[in-house]
Amino acid sequence: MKALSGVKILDFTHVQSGPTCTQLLAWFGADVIKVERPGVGDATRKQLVDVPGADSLYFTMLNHNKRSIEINSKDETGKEVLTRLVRECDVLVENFAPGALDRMGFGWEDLQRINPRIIMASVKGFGPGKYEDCKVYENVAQCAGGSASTTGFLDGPPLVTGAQIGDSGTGLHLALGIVTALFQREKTGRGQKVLAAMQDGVLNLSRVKLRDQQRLASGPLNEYSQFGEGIPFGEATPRAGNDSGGGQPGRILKCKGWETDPNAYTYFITQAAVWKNVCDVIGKPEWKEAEGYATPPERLDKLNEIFDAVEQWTMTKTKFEVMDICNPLNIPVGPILSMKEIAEDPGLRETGTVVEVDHPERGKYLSVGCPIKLSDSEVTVERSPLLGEHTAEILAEVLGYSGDEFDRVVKSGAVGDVKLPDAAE
Ligand code: CAO
Repeated sequence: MKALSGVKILDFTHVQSGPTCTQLLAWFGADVIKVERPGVGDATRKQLVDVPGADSLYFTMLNHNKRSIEINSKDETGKEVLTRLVRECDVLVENFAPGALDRMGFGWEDLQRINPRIIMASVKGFGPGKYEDCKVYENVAQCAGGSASTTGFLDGPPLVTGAQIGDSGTGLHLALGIVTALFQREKTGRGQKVLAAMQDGVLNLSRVKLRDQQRLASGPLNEYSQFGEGIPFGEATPRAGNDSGGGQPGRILKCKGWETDPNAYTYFITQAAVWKNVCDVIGKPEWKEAEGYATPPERLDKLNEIFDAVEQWTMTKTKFEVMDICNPLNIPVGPILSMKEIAEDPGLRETGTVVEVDHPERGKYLSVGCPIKLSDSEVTVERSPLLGEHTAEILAEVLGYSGDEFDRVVKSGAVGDVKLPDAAE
């Protein structure tokens, strides 16, 4: 018994944003049936290929614990199969370009006619308005959602971040919307539309920057490094380099080995509450009570000098030694971990946050497991399905096709090249 056992998801998603969402639902126990174009499938199966002939990591890492059925949604028999799936499923999740689902004949009105309890959940680039028809990818969303303009250094161009806040971030938002709609349906018996626009998702994650935009009306943002450096503020929230967003001065500083290791760095926060500990650790006990250093406002114009001194100390330690020394003193620090270090971290393997998965085409690979842990709904990460691997099984077991009817659908060509398992033969 898992949290979402019994919930059936018609997974009409592709690329990253939608698949992130349905993968989470699958991990929580939903039966996720991924619909893919016959012979082609999700485009990511063949993108960034590292093992020739095998599904890519792009695909396998976003489609765990799902079943795959091939259906040509533009073919009459394909539409018939899809209609039966809509009747059987609790939720249809999609992230097609705007209008694509309507063109297939499965818009919101059509879906409600087929199954009034169905929840239709969509990722789109933008919400209703002048950009609603645009196709949108990750970096476009990061730019349109306010993240890029507030990321990077003051004297450099806007930057996108490596975290996929537009795609995976919006997938997360959508998953919450779906579970919430399922909860409401328990009381109303009705389905509803759930929309997560990528611009909105990115903006939600950039909320503190809109906070700062409004604070600008009351004067400069004194926790930004540029304030202490005497650089005037413009009209919009500026880029703040590695300053921390919460008002406590913080920087990324070099650690031992930085000359050769691009990730020998630590994040270091000179939190006001532990200022005296910071002074002791870096060998500047005189700063504890000194005029101009003792209180946070006094320190604002000396942050470069202070962080230079902290860095002189961090450069004598590895990033892990910095962590070991500072943690007991409640000084917030964080080693800059490389993906290699994360991949090899035994602690992350133990918690199931990084998992090794076996795949028939590509062998063993690493994936990120479920980042949300439920004590009563354990997650077992299973490999992603091969294209159409479950077509026969879903036709027979979920949709009840059998005998001549089953043969008719299989021979129509609308469900790809079906391999018959014993049960369906
Ligand atoms: N059988 C037959 N046709 C199918 C099909 C199936 N099983 N599955 C999809 N198709 C068709 C669609 O109906 C559509 O046809 P029409 O344009 O004729 O209506 C066509 O495939 C292409 O779909 P698309 O426009 O969604 O795909 P694209 O590659 O052109 O665009 C993307 C990709 C991501 C830009 C677009 O889907 C989009 O903007 N999605 C919403 C925002 C989003 O999720 N962006 C994140 C992408 S990364 O996660």
